[in-house]
Formats: sequence, C-alpha cells, structure tokens
Amino acid sequence: MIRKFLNLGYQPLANSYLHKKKINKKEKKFKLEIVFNDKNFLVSINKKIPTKEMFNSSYPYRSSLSNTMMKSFKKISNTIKKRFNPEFIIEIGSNDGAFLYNFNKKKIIGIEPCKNVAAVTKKKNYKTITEYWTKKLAKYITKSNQSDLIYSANTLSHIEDLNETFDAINIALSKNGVLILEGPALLPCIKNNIYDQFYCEHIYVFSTIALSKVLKNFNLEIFDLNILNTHGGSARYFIKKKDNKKYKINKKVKQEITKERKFGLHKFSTYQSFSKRVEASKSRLINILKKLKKENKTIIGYGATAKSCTVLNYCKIDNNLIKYFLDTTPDKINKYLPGSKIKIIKYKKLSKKNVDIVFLGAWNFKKEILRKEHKFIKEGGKFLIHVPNVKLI
Ligand code: DWN
Repeated sequence: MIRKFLNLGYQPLANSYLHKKKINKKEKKFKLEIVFNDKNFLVSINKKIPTKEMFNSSYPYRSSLSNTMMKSFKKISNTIKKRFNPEFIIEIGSNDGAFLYNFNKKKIIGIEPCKNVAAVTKKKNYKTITEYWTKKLAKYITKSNQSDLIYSANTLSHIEDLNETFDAINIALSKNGVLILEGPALLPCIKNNIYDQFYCEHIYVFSTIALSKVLKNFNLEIFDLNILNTHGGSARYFIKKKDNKKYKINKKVKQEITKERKFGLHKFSTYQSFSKRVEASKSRLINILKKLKKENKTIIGYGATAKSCTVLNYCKIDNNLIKYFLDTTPDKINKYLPGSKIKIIKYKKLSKKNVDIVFLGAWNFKKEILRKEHKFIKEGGKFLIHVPNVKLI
C-alpha cells in the first residue's frame, strides 16, 4: 500500500529560475506530497512531473561549482582506477564533467540529456550523448563492447521509470562489470529533518532496504557501500550482477540494512514522526525570521538551491523576509527563485557592513562556505540554518 506522510504544499519546478520579464506570470505549480510504499519501502513524491519539463536545454545546475564535490569525484575516480581498473566507463548523468574529467577521454562516455550542460563536456572533447538513459541507448552504445563500469551520481533519484533504467543497465553492463550508484540517502534525510531533499526532481530518496528490493527484480545486488557526507548524507552503492562471483558481499551491506531497520525505515510510523518534526521546523523558521526582521536585521540567502525552493514555498518565505540570494551559478544570476520570487545576485564575499544574517540555502556545503566566509563570522555575522534543527550559528 502507498501511504502519504508529508504535504509540502504547492510547489513550482525547483530549477525553473524566473527571468524578470516572467516574474508576474502565473507559474506552473503542483502539490508536493511524499509517500511511503510499505511493500518495497520506497519513499517518493506522489506527483511525477514529465522529465522533459525539468531536464531540457536550459538546466542551470553545475556539479563542478563546489570544491567539496570536485574533491569527492576525484577521490572515487582514484578508487575506481585502483580497485576495478575499468576499460570502458559509462557515466549516466554526467552534468558538466566533474567526474568525467578524472578519466582518459578514450575510456569514458557521458550521458547527459540537458543540451546546454552536455555542451560543456563536448567542448572539452569528452564523448557525451545528449539523451535520456534507455534500453535503446544502452544497446546503441554497447553494440560492440559492454561496459565494465557504470557510474551514476545524484541521478537515479531523478528517474521515474526504474524498470527502463535497470533493464538498460543490464544490457550495457558486462558479466563481471560493476555499477556504482551514489545519491542522497534516506536515513540521514529522515533522521536530520532534511525535508528539502524532496522536490519535483527528486522522485525517490533511496534507502538500502528499498534499493536492495528494487535491484532484486533485475538480478542485481549490492556488494559494498560507502556512507558519505556529501549533500547532507549520501550513500554510494557498489552493485553487481547476481551471477558475478568476482566480488564477495561486504559485511557493511548487512550492517547498513540493520541500522536502517533499527531506525525504522521500514515502518510508516517513522515517517509520521518525521512529518511532525518538519511542521515544527517550519514554524520555528518562520518565527525566527520574523523576529530578526522585527529587530531590523538585514537577512539574505546564500546558495539558491533546488532545496531552497521547497523550504521557501513550504514556509511561504518571500523577499519581505529574505532580501536576496547570493549564488555562483552563471545561469541563476539576476533571475528570481521560483515561487518565492526572491532575486538571485552574483556572489560576492559577505560583509557585516551590509548583511547581518545569512539563510544558508546550500547548507550541505556548510563547511566549505563557513570557511570561505570566516571574516564575516569574525565580524559578528550569523548564518541561519534549518537542518537538523533551525538555529543561528
Ligand atoms: O540532485 C541534484 C543536486 C545534486 O543538485 C539536482 N536535482 C539539483 C541540484 O540540487 P541543489 O540545487 O539543491 O544542489 P546544491 O549542490 O546544493 O546547490 C548548491 C548551490 O549553491 C548552487 O547553486 C551553487 C551555490 N553555491 C554558491 O553560491 N557558493 C555553492 C557553493 C559551495 C558556494 O560556495
């Protein structure tokens, strides 16, 4: 049975930043509700937006704009070379090449459906196919040679049709090949009240228990995993075909499943409690912003993330409370956040002269950003963060 546990209200498409011209036009909105499937333990959003409306030729997000992510991709690339020494790698969802560039051009191919983003890696002569990942594409790419390593980070959660995805993977992956899937993990998401991990693009947030069940249908299994700090808590799964005897199943897999069950990720009541904590977080965030505003503090946002879209629209925060957002992404600058219509301004170092409080939209890069803005903090500037709990730091 599929059961609703959280209503995040009417939301616009998270990465549809608005041009000034369109700011007064009606935006497309949908009701964002989060559901739990008690058969396979999958947690997902209940209204799926057509893929082409989200991932097209004006997709703004760039993976390589954070040092944290660049370092993380470099590290896993070195592990892949040492541990698996692959001859032919496919990356599903290669974005602007943050992972691709760690490999020899002849050994890797990127799949990136967003034309404008794929253009970045094509320009650097990395073979990039501007299409969605399908069985047809898998057959075409691997007609003469299957891949011995398929990598995909922060992409699986964006794809609704898991049958098509894993059937295509089974076509493209060699008998002894390895599939590495990485993305936001459900355990830290629920534990730390990270409700902004849910928005139109994130159709699923996977747990190990749910992913294992899904993989079983395709004769695939997890044989190892890494728990990561990236994006507020991610998991990286090493997966093989069931009849691939080259790799033994690491005990970490069972340990993680036990941990998730202990926390209750297989029980609906866990999600009901999460939902209550999210509602409390919303009230606290609104109250603290209103109080600061009353005290005449200048409040801005930092990191106009897709996640911020969920928070701002769920909590009904607009430019009366947050004056503007700073961001480094070229395609977001001088546009307005969807729904809340708060302006995004080109990043410049924070100064206490014109800012008192900074709402951290990119809270997942807290360490990186706080390091960068140490002068502002020294001058008495404060960051407002909403996960795991709303507080000023
Ligand atoms: O899955 C997804 C993730 C990986 O990326 C996508 N569906 C969309 C996107 O989600 P997001 O926008 O929530 O991702 P980030 O990586 O949290 O976005 C960080 C934002 O903050 C970017 O717009 C860049 C900006 N930023 C900045 O202005 N200064 C980031 C850092 C580290 C900085 O120092």
